[in-house]
Amino acid sequence: PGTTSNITDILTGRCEEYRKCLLGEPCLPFYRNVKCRAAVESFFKGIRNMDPCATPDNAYDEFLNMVPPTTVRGTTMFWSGVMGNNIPQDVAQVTPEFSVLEETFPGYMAGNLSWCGATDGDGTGLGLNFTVCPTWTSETCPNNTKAAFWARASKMLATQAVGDVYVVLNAQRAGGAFNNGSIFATIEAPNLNQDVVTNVAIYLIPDFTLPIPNEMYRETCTNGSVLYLQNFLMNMNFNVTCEENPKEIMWLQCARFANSPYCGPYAKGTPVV
Ligand code: AVW
Repeated sequence: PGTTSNITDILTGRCEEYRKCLLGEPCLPFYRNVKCRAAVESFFKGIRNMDPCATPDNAYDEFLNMVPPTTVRGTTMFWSGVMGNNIPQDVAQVTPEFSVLEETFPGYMAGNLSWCGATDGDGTGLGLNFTVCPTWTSETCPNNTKAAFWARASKMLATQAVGDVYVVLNAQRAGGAFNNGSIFATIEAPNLNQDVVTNVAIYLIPDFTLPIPNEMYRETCTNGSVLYLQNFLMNMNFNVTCEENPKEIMWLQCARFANSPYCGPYAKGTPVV
């Protein structure tokens, strides 16, 4: 995939927007003092002149400590397997009850950008590749520059979450709604704090991007990988709830895909009036 050639300007601009509280997100006094030039410099510091597939886990730590992801108690929302149409992000943006990583300071800065380190120099002298970045795969490029960023930011998001938390999962994800290799499974769920997280609410949503709802692979709250996840979380001593087709998310899905069989008066679970 191509890279974001003007990434330095974009990061700087977004940093200024966030720190000046122009975005309608919860805005901490702490953020006001962020020095955006220094923050952007630290963003690149750990990845310049680095192999884009051998990024150290801690490459972004200095940056993430300058602009840590923070969420209001009881609002942290994780998601997994539902990236195609931005539904959790869009719901969270108009619903103060939910906050996703993309709304936090580091998530907002890096959202929808593409970047990577380069060892061979591409003429810019910046130690970054401004042409093309290797695609993440567990075999060929496990410690991808970009994946390392989202992994570390996700870990910090989970670690600081307090009160009720939420996770949006795709009931029709191939291989199961709860994917063992996902960031949610490997990084976020294991880093939730039993002492301060009061409930994990699983929101299981249908995949509206499928041409025909594929009921054959549709998981429910009582079977498959979702049941496994509930047991996994309960064994970690969390309170867990699970809801299929939750109205908190479905309203936006149905607004976007109005003709879906999951929407309208005859949809399953909706009373016919
Ligand atoms: P996935 P995961 N912007 O659908 O549980 C761009 O299996 O693995 O879900 N790419 C991103 C972003 C982002 N904001 N976030 C993650 N990615 C990458 C962060 C990442 O490499 C949120 F808090 C991931 O493997 C969610 O709770 C892939 O996109 C959780 O992590 C999505 O795979 C979603 O990661």
